[in-house]
Amino acid sequence: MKAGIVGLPNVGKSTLFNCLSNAKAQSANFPFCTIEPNIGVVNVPDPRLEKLEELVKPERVLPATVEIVDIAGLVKGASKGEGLGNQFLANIRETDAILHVLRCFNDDNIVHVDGSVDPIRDKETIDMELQLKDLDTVEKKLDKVKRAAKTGNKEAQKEEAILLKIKENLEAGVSVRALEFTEEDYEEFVKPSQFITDKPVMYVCNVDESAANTGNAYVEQVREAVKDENAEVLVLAVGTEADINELDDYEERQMFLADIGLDEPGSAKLIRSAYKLLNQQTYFTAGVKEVRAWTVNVGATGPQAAGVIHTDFEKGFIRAEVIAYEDYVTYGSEAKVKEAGKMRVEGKNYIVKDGDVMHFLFNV
Ligand SMILES: Nc1nc2c(ncn2[C@@H]2O[C@H](COP(=O)(O)OP(=O)(O)OP(=O)(O)O)[C@@H](O)[C@H]2O)c(=O)[nH]1
Ligand SMILES: [Mg+2]
Repeated sequence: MKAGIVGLPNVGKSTLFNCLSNAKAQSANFPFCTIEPNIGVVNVPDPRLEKLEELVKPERVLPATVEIVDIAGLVKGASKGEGLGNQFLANIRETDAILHVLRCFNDDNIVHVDGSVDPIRDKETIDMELQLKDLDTVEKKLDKVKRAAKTGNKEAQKEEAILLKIKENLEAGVSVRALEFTEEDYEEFVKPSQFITDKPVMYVCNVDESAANTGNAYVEQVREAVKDENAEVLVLAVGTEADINELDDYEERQMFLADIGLDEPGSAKLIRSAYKLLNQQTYFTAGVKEVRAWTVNVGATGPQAAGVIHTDFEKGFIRAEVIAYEDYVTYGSEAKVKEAGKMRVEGKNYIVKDGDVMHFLFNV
């Protein structure tokens, strides 16, 4: 599962990527600096891991990770080959969620491809390119089902109706994610097409230092414009955070963060939000050798969770011993949790909860 950083050229995408990941992407003050996508595996900050570390005192601690991709900037006409063209839309298609970066800072020294700062116009430019790309997809599909629909094939007629609904909405500037379908229709006719505008989205407002904590008028415009989209809007002083990140000393970084009114980097919040946007959750294993956070889809079963560690664990799954994170912390150790009768034994149909501390029993 990966989240892609998307937006106009020169709005701070690679700078943001560098805040998140140790893999350094080139960032510079000219449009189309990024061509090939930069891929980074990013640790998901989770205070629960520190707590578990305190209690278990393991040899090592491993956080959950999420993959972030920094993609080339899109401009008007990209879907028709403008700018760096179509290939970048293909990079976006390969992601599972979109982090849409909007320039919300003034700085005459930093070139804006459209000549002025206007996050709403920018958002519409990007949305339109993505919608045009989806329009291509839906038109190709329609061509295919049309004939079968004409011959009276009921399934094809149903698909045709759904595709037409998508097409009309895209033409009116409405993204696929905003449309309503029955669950069966969605699974059968919509999801397989992997529409770009169906991917979950989060808006990242790149503001200047003074607005890191409070936001600014641009951010308010963005909030107003997306209020019906049910999407998170995150405020981040990307440039400033990149500078703070350069500091080696933890105390010093905290001091500078406090100066701009933050108690943790906005990028930490962004990673957690991206993780949620990807529909991921965490369970823990806690042993003296290793305390570790593992990533599973929301809704995963016990065996599926075990399968994240090893496929043999999934195949040979017998049962799982499960302790809720809160209970682990309340009682302080596995032994004490057991004593208190708070350890549960769960079978194959168990739906994993975020924060479960799990131990799997299996045979191979
Ligand atoms: N003033 C200011 N400058 C910023 C901020 N974020 C990024 N920049 C600058 O803007 C320029 C472009 O940043 P990049 O991160 O390379 O932009 P990009 O979106 O990756 O651009 P492309 O790869 O060309 O699409 C660089 O000179 C950054 O230092 C910010 O928050 N404030
Ligand atoms: Mg870039």
